[in-house]
Amino acid sequence: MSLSDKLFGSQRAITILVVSIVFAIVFPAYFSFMASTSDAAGGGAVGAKGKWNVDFIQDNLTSDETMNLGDGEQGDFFFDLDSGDMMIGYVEITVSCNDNDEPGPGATDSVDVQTDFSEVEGTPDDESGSGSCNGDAVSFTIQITPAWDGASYIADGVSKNDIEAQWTDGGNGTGEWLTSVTLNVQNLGGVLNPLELDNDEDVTVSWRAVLYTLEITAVAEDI
Ligand SMILES: [Ca+2]
Ligand SMILES: [Ca+2]
Repeated sequence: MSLSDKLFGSQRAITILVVSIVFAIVFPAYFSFMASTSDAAGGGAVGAKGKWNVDFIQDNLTSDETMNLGDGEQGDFFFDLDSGDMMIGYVEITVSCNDNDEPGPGATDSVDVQTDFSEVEGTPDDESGSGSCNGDAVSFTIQITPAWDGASYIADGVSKNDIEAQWTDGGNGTGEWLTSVTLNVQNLGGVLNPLELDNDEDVTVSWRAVLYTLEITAVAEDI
């Protein structure tokens, strides 16, 4: 018996071999066709217009720092913002101080605040303001995702792609946020309060970055 007779000696062996070769060729082709078809179907569903429930899963990144400043002294307060995989909705900055050693008419300390967002991705417009030291002196809200306020809503007649394109920070807002505060001490020259002549104040800058991820679910239509 020859080698080929040993390998392919019977009709049954040949049949098995042929069937195996056919399956080896046909199955990968079949699965690759199915994979490309389901991709196309998935893409079609994402692009389809419909009714969607749009929710925002939210998180806050907060930080605060307090410095004691003298009259005319400037303090630089930094906030390094890394939002990870989340989008940045907006960033709130609050400068607070409370003149608790010599407040009152003509004697309440105040602050001048100036931001520098040149190290922030997208370089938001800088802000400035002034306020007196009897609580929250100055606050800013810097919008990063346009028009985003975190409220859920129902979208109708739009595609999932449209919604995803609308709610994005565009990669903006990460980086180093700088707020500079200059303290102006006010006192009455020690005439009315000679023992506690005011010459400083504690100034706190608080940061809150409101982050979100988008959650879009199809709304089942009533039949
Ligand atoms: Ca004062
Ligand atoms: Ca003071």
